[in-house]
Amino acid sequence: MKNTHKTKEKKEKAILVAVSEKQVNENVVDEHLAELEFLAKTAGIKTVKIFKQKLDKPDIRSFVGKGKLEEIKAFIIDQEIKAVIFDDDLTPSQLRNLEKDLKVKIYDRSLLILDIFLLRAQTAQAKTQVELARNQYLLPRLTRMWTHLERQRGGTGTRGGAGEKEIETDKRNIRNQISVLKGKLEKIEKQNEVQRKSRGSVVRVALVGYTNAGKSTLMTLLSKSNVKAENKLFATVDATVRKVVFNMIPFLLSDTVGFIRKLPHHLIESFKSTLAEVKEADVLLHVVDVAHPAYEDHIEVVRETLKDIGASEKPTIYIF
Ligand SMILES: Nc1nc2c(ncn2[C@@H]2O[C@H](COP(=O)(O)OP(=O)(O)O)[C@@H](O)[C@H]2O)c(=O)[nH]1
Ligand SMILES: [Mg+2]
Repeated sequence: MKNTHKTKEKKEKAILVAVSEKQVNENVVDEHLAELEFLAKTAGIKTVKIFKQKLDKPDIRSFVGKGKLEEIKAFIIDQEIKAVIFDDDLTPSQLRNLEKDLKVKIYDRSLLILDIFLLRAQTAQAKTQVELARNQYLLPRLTRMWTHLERQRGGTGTRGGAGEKEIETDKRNIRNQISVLKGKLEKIEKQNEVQRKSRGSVVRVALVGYTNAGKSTLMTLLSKSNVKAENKLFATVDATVRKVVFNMIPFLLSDTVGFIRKLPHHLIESFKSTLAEVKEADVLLHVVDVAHPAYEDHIEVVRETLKDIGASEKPTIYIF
């Protein structure tokens, strides 16, 4: 099958799977799944069914229990499903087992978010950051099927499953790429640092918030320039800085990537330099979409992520 052009009507059909503890409220489970479905949609994937299971903790071998796995398998075969998306992160061995059992592409939440970032990244810096995070994610998870799928995706040949030797070669290649990407990022970061220093003593304000909260819309309004705002998760992955004069007071305003619950650790790590705009700001504007049923959770996620990047002590104005 040749699939060089990703057309809109050829959306990949997928099912979503969530496992939760018995005491977790059903509304919360559904809200998390709605977000996962939105993420999938943003990645160009169509959700056709959702499987939920209550477990004290996820199955060590296959995340869901044996019975549920059979149910999922039957549905995949019947409906020609191409991918299964799990709302949590899978261990490398769960991922391997699920690939073996279900024989379709397995996504966990991190991989889905990484794929979206990959689609969205515009600048060399963001592209390098996402590639780095993605390689770090892939390294411990390379399997025969994975390398095979990745090759198909990259369009560099479609031979049968890769052997152990090839997996070793792939691992070596990924390690090399990781160090090359790290070097590249360091260089970009040095240039950006010079740029940031040259801005002198102007007050710096940074927009922060959950993804899709309205940050870019506010940026456009305040700076009277056009910053891409979309009803999509992670429409903005790069950082934008604009000079704004408000009531005769000039300041620099920056808009950057939004946060989401369970943002992959590698991604936060590699986006630290993009998030430097937030870290070095004098004031934060925390934008909250109060029309969202889970806005209180969203505030908490943003606060936690700010703490993670060392920016939680800044004067913050909440904008509802
Ligand atoms: N109803 C309403 N929609 C808004 C408002 N602000 C932004 N939006 C919409 O919400 C979506 C996400 O906005 P965006 O600025 O891209 O969010 P960001 O991800 O935080 O940058 C877009 O479709 C906007 O048009 C608002 O105040 N009211
Ligand atoms: Mg935005």
